Amino acid sequence: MKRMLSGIKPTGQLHLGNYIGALKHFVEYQDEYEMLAFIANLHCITMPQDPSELQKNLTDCVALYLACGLDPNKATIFLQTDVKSHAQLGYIMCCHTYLGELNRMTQFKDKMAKNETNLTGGLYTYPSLMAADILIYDADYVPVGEDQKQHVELTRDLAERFNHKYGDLFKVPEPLVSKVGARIMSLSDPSKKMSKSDDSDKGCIYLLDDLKVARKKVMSAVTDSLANVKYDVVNQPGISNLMQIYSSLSNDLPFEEIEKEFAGKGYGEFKKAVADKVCETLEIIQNRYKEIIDSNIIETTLQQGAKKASEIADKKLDDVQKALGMEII
Ligand code: ATP
Ligand code: LTN
Repeated sequence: MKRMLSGIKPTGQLHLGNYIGALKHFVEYQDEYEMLAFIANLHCITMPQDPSELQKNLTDCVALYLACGLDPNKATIFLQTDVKSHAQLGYIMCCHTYLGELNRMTQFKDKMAKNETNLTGGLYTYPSLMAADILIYDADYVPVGEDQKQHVELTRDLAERFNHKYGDLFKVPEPLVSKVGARIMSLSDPSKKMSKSDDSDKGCIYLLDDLKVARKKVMSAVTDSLANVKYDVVNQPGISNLMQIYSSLSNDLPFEEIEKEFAGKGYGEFKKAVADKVCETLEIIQNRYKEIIDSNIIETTLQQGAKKASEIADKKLDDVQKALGMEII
């Protein structure tokens, strides 16, 4: 069985972009692949976090993994910090990543361009740790949204570099970026990615948003004056974004079908249909979330996950250290 791995940072509440771009695929793939899904709680501290908020977000994030349909009997679900070898291999990766490579990473460059102050070494070397997360499990595939593709490509380069220098150590992983929904845009500004760190809440639908609030966000989504439901990212980015959401939540209904369904109908009617789909999805997730959050399933899931993941990761770290001559044997 091929192995798949991915993670999400528990920075703030998970949103519809995380669900459509990543989480939904983890669930779809768990039957076909050996799925490892973790919470990237090392990556999340690359930006300042409030400790009590972070702690709540961690629990919510695991609960949402489960509420979205990840099954702990099929997938290995764990916290990054529960598998200590991630950080250690991360350091080894860091020592093999060139400054030029880190300088080219758009996520870091974007933050630099915004003149954000107090950016840290952790943020800069984030991609090296991400490479370790992936390579330590010999993952075949990494399902991610568009914004993470570049990091997986760097991971491939690092795997090849190690294999070339130290012998066949790592599997070279492939990013899996879905055709539809890999970059859901903000509802209030369709030129920006829907993001947890969005300045305004209006553009981002959180998975735990009150259904009325979520509906309102869809109904107030920025569109255009062309009055035509058509997939045209350049001229109709807002409508195209809503079409992506509608398609992803309707078993990847093709855009042509959506265009036909809403031909001659107003944006109000289309937005209502999108809002219905979003609320339907959120309601199922939220009902499951309520059952999970008060049970002990989170604790048992994480214990079981950490044990299984550590067995694979610790062995790999040992192999790597031996290959690099770092151990006395
Ligand atoms: P932040 O705002 O802190 O950067 P984020 O909302 O981008 O966070 P991440 O934890 O960085 O969330 O991403 C988790 C997964 O969700 C990644 O695979 C990422 O590519 C995907 N993802 C994030 N935002 C979107 C989006 N708007 N559309 C599609 N996929 C997304
Ligand atoms: N950088 C990713 C989170 C992440 C990840 C990973 C994703 C950390 N390590 C390994 C896939 C594989 C993000 O979503 N921002």
